[in-house]
Parts: sequence; structure tokens; C-alpha cells
Amino acid sequence: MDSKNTKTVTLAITRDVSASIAQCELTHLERTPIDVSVAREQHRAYENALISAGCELRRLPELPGCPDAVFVEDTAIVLRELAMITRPGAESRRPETDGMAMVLRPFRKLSYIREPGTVDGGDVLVVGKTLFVGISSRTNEEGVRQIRAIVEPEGYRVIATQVNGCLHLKSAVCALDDRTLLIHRDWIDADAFRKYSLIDIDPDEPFAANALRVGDRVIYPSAYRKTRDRLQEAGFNLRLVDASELAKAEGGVTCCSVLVEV
Ligand code: CIR
Repeated sequence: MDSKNTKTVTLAITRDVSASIAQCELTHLERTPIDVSVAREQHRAYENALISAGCELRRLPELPGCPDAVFVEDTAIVLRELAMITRPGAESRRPETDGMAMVLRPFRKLSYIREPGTVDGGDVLVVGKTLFVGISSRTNEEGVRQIRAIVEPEGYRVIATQVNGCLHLKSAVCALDDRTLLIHRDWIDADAFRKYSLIDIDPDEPFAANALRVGDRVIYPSAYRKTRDRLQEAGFNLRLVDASELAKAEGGVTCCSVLVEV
């Protein structure tokens, strides 16, 4: 085969921080002031980390009227064979999905989560051909049923697991590579992930389990120093970013991009 045709590029889809970010949804955090310009500056640095990890950036414009639209992860789940456009659990976030569907349409067959199903992309962790789906305040059993119906014909298996005490599954567990997960056991049943090698977050850093794997790198918040040391000792190639301003809106590093191999 001609090697020119086999080269893949990873698109990183992001969206500008909304001027209204201070009106974001909050579930487990108290509302504290968010500085939009600091959030935008940190978001740019995050985009630069994606570019330096080899991604091609596709930045969507700010969505006025959607405070949480920067958290694009919640609007779509992209697999090699298809993409699912979600129906976010928070009603305020449902208008965010149309723009994501438009960007993904040239690259993937699209399937849609329909009412009464709800799914936030933050509740779906893909590791190889397994989808772990968190049942949370945002993702319901019907959403899981629809995901199963969409992906099982493509050879994926779906494991549903309850999320307690945090917003999304990926607040509690993320993949660092195909065999290793970073986990906060207080918020999920670790037994669901027993086939993997598990690295625990440092107990002083409850929000430290959210990490974004891009190729052989891991984009990781600089704030979680103790957990960061554990990851570096384990040999992971970290790219540290300051994600503190959007953390006030309950967002982490996975939340701000959708990665698509094209
Ligand atoms: C929300 O509550 O929907 C936003 N304030 C935060 C969403 C973060 N997204 C994610 O973890 N995937």
C-alpha cells in the first residue's frame, strides 16, 4: 500500500472559552469567581500542548449562551468506526452538540443518543475495544443501552459502572496507555478495572485522576504534584499544563478536546 495513504493525523477539536463561563453548571464544587482571560490563556496553553503532542488543532468559535461549551468532550465519543453525538445530561448543554456533529460529519458515520437517553462524553472511557460507561448524574441507564446498541455490532464491549461523589467517570479513572489506568478508588468500583494495571492518585489530590493521553504523551495538570511524581516514576511522558481556572468550572484536561484520527 502507498504509505502516503496510511499516514494518520490526530485532529484535536477544541472550542473557545465562553465569556459566560462563570454561569457554568456546578455539581460538586462551590461557585468561585472565574477569570475569563486567565481561563482563555490557560486554554491556549493547553491547545499548544496538544499541538506539540502532534495534533492538528481545529478550534471552534465561542458559543454565546452556552457557558460550558469549552468542555467539548461531553458532546461526542469518537471511535475508529463511528462517532456518537451525545445528549448531555444537563439541559443547558444540549445546544452544544450541533456544532460538534458538523465538524465530525466528514470524518465519521454519526450515531445519536436520543431522548430519554442521556450521556456525557466525560462518562465514557475507551480503552482498546472496551467502553467503560459511568452511570452518573449526567449519564443514565438508557444512554448506556443506546451506546451498547451502537457499538456492539462493531465488536466493542460495554461495561457500565456506577460513579459516586464526582461528576464523571473520567474524574475518577483515565487511561495512561492501553494497559494502565490512573484511578481514584473512592469514586468508583475499582473491581470493574481489575484487568488493568492501576496507579492510585495521591489521597491529598482527589481531582488528580483526570489525565489526557495523546499518543505516547500524557497531558496532565501541574497542580497535582504528588500524583505527578508517581506518574513520572512510573515512566510516563508528561506534558504539564496549568488547568486551574477551568477546574473551578469542574473541568479537567480530558474535557477540553475531542481527538479524531483521520
Ligand atoms: C458541567 O458541569 O457540565 C461543566 N461545568 C463541567 C464539565 C466537565 N466535563 C468533563 O468532565 N467531561
